[in-house]
Amino acid sequence: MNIQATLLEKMRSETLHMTLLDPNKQPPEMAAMITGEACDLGTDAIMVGGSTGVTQANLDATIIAIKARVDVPIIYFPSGAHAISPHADAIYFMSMLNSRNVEMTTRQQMKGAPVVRKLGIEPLSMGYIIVAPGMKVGEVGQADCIPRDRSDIAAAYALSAQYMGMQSVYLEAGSGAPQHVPEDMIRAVRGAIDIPLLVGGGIRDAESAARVRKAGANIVVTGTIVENGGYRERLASIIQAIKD
Ligand code: 1GP
Repeated sequence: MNIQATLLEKMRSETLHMTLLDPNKQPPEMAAMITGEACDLGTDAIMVGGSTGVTQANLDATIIAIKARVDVPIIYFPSGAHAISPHADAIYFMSMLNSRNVEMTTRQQMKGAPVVRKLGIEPLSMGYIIVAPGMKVGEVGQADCIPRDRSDIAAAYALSAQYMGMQSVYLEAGSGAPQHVPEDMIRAVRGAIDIPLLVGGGIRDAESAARVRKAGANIVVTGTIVENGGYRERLASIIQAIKD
């Protein structure tokens, strides 16, 4: 399966929803159950990753369990080259553009590239941009988080990603952020680039999902909401808001 082509084709007619699961936060069987439910509700792909605590063992076990349960693409969302799973359908091959640390912009990528080639995983290149408050990923990634009122900086980073040949841009407020990326910023970035735009962090209800979609996200990512029980209705309403 060519994941990039599949996603692009789908994005021509609709906004996509991706469910992010952290392999360090639940046992593999639970991950499989959650993703199964998410797929029944219409999520388009599963992203697997986390800022801390991802090991080769929990990553492999989680992806294998999910794969046995769902048919949608499973995309690894890495925090570094220390763990890369041969079981993933694709990997977001990303650079945290506003990190102060070269490990996050290019060095982990240098370490990971030969492994990705050897394993034959499809790389989906992405410019990863951390917006305030940035939460854990902003801290671990040593990001100069984009101030929430500086849409111009976000748009300039996004355009630089496009000019560097990247296939997508991810505007990230950080997992568990009290507020999602501001709509003005999403709009500014959408207007600045032609490549797909992912938006995530702090999207917990249908209203937020609808706002993010309307502002111009091509892919809306949610993670935290499936980490607690009783998420079914909420996830259903979020996906519905994205697909309506
Ligand atoms: C993290 O943006 C995602 O990369 C998900 O954020 O956990 O807040 O949904 P949440």
